[in-house]
Amino acid sequence: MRALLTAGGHGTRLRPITHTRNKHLIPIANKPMLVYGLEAIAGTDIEDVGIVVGDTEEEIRATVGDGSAWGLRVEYLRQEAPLGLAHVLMTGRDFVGGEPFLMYLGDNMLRDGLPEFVHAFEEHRPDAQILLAKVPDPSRYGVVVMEGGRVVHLAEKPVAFVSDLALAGFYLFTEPVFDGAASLRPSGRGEFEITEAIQYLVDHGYSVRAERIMGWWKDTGRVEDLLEANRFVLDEQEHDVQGDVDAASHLVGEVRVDRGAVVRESVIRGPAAIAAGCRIERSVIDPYTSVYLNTTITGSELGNSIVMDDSRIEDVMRIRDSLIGRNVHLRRGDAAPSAVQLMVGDNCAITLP
Ligand code: TTP
Repeated sequence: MRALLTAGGHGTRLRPITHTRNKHLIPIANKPMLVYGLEAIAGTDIEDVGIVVGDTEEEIRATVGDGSAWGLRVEYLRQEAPLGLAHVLMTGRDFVGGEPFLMYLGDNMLRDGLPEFVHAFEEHRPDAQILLAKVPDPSRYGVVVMEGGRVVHLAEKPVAFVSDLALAGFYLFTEPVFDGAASLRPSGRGEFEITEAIQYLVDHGYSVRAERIMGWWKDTGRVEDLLEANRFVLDEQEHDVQGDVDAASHLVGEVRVDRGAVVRESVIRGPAAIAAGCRIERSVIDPYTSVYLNTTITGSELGNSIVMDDSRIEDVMRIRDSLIGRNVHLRRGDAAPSAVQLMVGDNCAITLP
């Protein structure tokens, strides 16, 4: 069995970050999001992965390479434009070569259960298998209506309530799904919808099996989802200090300071992660914060935030619930506010206020 892993799309909900970088490379607990997908796939028997990419292909290639770092063989499949998930399917058709395959949305994170999901498919051999999770806000998702354990209807982001069972971004398909995808016209939002390709299977008498997610799953489309995913992964990490921390600093709880990071006269309250090349000086890093490569933070305080690489934060108090891009320079002006919540794209310089 092969896998298709998505890494294209528009990423409109994560602008401005996605103006300059592919969202799948945003670090979650200091590891690019797409790597979680590669690790999950590597945990199954699958060895061949086709990563579906758009015009940010080079960035993805630079991070993933040939996949051998995960014991995988990776090929890159260029999608001509982000025309929807059923179009992603068609892009991967030749790569999967008529065999059953896994489709894995690269912006979804699944804590565990992927090997079991694949095993269940191999045991039952349906024409398709989907993974469902009960959600409080179904209008954000593709949803599935079940009747007596059978999938009967799917709807994409329904305005009126039809079901609270969301379709998570992990699917197992066989050849007929391509007939479904090929039969579609663009939806009202201009995309070839995967829900419609699956509906085709249901309507044409193919077996579509549904499994329920038992553990944690996150679709990381929005900033609050990224911060939640960051919190979730940080919560599982252990205290591990390889970097250079002086005696005037205090590390409390599950803190990771990677080799090559420097901490001076600072307090870091875990769970938090500081990557290589960072310098944290006279600062307070509060829980659920991850600071990615080569970032310097001086005289500042931040919590529940993701800071990306090569940034500089100087004398800014109480940054909370924020996503701060790459190569950002934040510094405090004379009358800075006491607390700020920010979403800052790459390559910005901001003096507050
Ligand atoms: P979505 O999150 O549904 O769409 P998006 O990434 O374009 O983001 P937004 O809605 O904020 O504009 O995409 C789910 C996954 O599929 C994600 O990994 C991106 C990927 N994708 C493609 O590779 N090609 C596509 O044509 C689309 C629509 C998504």
